[in-house]
Amino acid sequence: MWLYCHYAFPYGMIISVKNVIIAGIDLKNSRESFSLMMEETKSLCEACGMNVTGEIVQKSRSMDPSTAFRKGKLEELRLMCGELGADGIVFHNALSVQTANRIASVCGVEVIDRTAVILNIFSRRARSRQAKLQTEMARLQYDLPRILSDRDSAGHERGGAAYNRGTGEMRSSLTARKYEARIAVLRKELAKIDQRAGQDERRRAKTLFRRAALIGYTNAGKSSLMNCLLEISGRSGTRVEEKDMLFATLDTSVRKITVQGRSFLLSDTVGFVSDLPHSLIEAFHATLRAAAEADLLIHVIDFSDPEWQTKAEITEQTLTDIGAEGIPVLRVFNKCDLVNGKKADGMMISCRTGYGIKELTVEIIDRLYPEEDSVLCRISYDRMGVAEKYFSLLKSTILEQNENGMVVRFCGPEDLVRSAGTEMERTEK
Ligand SMILES: Nc1nc2c(ncn2[C@@H]2O[C@H](COP(=O)(O)OP(=O)(O)OP(=O)(O)O)[C@@H](O)[C@H]2O)c(=O)[nH]1
Ligand SMILES: [Mg+2]
Repeated sequence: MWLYCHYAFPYGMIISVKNVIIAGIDLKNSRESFSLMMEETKSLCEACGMNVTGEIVQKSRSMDPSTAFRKGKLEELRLMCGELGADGIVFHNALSVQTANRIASVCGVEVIDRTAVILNIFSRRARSRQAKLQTEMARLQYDLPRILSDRDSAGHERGGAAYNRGTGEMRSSLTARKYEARIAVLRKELAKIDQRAGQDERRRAKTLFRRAALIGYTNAGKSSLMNCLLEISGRSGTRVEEKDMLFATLDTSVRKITVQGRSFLLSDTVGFVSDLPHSLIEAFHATLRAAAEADLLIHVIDFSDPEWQTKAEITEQTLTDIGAEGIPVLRVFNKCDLVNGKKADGMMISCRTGYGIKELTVEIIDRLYPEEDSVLCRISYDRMGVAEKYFSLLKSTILEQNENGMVVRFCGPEDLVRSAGTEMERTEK
């Protein structure tokens, strides 16, 4: 039976299996990296409260269209379920509902795939109303084709005539309609939240502050870096949650970071994982917009993870899916307190010890506010209110100062320098 059987509105998704075997098909015959990916599937199951009792892998160029595993391996899996007392199988590879049902009927236990596990973690972790609604939407969109395929196969078995519907088919049709209606409601609710966020966004855009977004694989240390930068800014009171668990952050938080008088906006958002379900990316587009609209992406990499390279590639590939391709990326290698002096091609930091954080802030400011142009401005003390924002955006050098005011050279991006020259009194010396 598939998980939607337990589905209860509004977002009560329950996975009823406890002791599971994880199964996977290594399609690329990449033994080492596949075993690390299976390790990740295991962590995802554990994050869902499941107990992983065993693991089984088949190396094959293709998945069997009927039962994913080939005959012999499937029999091995069936025996394993009995021996280990498993009540469920979690497939690393994505399964169609028909395939899952066939495996379930051979092995006599529930069969789910990794996507269902990820969706379940999201529904457990969602805290804000937006994250809850987005998760529910992703879940329904994932389940709907399964219900429809159930209905179609039920209809097919009974000849498919409308007047001759079986109870199974009717139930599936009814559930599908309920799901579709709920998806429509969710879409409207999310659009409203999105509209409100858009207004905040426009307000924020008016401030002229450049925006950076933290991106990276889940558990890489994005929220920890946000907290380090908040501490430097003297704003530790607005810390975000950091935790040693997968998908600790599901909402976007935006904070103003100020380093040596210069400020920018920084957003921390949901982390990535390999094969992030497409329905999740779609449902979370509003949350991920912070990244898509940033001027700079700070890609946080857990350098102590042996698989950091694969995970960094996955993260950078996911940027296309969320519409953030083309935005400059600054790679930051975190947790370097755990790597014994090893170096990589990028900035080395440790949020734990604070190593490299100052250098990183200088680099962020340089990238966000490149010194493309400059202007000299005479500022009288009564105009200091206007000047203040340019002090926090542009590099400034005070050249003269007397009782009437000061002459300052502002240096930075062309548009901001132009705007400073318009709002303040330009001078030639
Ligand atoms: N040793 C060490 N641990 C770190 C460092 N930075 C973060 N951590 C730990 O790594 C874990 C994950 O940190 P988070 O900041 O929550 O990671 P995240 O990228 O925000 O994760 P998600 O929100 O789940 O995507 C926490 O237990 C942190 O304490 C570091 O520099 N060194
Ligand atoms: Mg986080």
